[in-house]
Amino acid sequence: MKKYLSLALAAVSVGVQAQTVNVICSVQAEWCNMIGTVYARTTGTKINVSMKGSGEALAQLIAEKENPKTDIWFGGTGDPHLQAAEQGLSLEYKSPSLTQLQAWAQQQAQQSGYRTVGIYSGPLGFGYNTELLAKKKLPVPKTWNDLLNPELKGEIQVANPASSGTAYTMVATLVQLMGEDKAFDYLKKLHKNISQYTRSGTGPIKAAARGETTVSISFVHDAPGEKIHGFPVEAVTPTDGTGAEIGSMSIIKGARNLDAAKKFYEWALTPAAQEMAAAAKQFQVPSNKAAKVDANVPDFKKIKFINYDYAKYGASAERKRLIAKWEKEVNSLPR
Ligand code: S7P
Repeated sequence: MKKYLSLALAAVSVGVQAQTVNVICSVQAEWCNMIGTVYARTTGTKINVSMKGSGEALAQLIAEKENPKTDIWFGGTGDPHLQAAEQGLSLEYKSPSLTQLQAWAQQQAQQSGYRTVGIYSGPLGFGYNTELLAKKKLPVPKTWNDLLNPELKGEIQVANPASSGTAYTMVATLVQLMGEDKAFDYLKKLHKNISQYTRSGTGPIKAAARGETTVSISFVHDAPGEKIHGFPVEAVTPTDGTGAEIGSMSIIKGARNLDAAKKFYEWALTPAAQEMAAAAKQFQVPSNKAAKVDANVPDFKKIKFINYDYAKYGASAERKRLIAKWEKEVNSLPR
């Protein structure tokens, strides 16, 4: 009798066995952790979350192409998601919720042949430590040229475009804003003021918040969270124009847990899931039109945006070419 009972129990537990989903999460840790906890508790799914910046996530997906260990890639700048789509790393999937999304999020999906989708957006700008700037009697940088001020020598941090989607967004933005030759002249001059090219795109704003650098080139939605944690940091967008990321999400081709990946994908597009960003002190604009927009989210209407060509600058060949040029012509220069 005992034997049959335990066999029945085993059968039941097999019947209700939790699904597993393996997620690469490219937003900040607080948001990734919240997603992991809430999703597991509300759906009973076992969720393995691995945190990686967008550039690093793309490198991992390329490395595991033949034997993918990831089911879904959540967040990170849109350009590497487009490159993943182009390289056949992500799966075509047309969500029934697409029409609930902002036009820019739907456009990201269309452009990739429905291999990725926009989940948030945010502008590129400058972060600065208010105390350090005041102590050095320096003005708040308002334009790209303001960053060339010789008094900012060794005072600026930005990530390395070879490893960071944020920094690649900066290079692509400058090329579109100034034209390629002028943009590279600018980057060479800026190089003199850079203390460090960090691996990850969020490193520089954290460094500015903690007084390890005076100025950072960062996504401005990453500043309010640092401020809420008590750090003396502010952010501005350049008045001469800037670019924005379309933070994206992609299901991985060959995902071992495809059904679970699709369920997670649908959940991540809901207003409730997207509102979790602000709860985790992350202030990008959510892509679901019905999601509440927190007061800390930068007001897009007040920002001068370039008409960022996501298709062109999201293409692998263009990214490879611009990064190689930056390495050769900029990063190799003495400071
Ligand atoms: O969550 C903050 C954020 O700035 O980080 C994401 C991205 O992983 C940055 O990657 P890189 O390290 O490759 O620059 C952005 O999408 C997001 O807004």
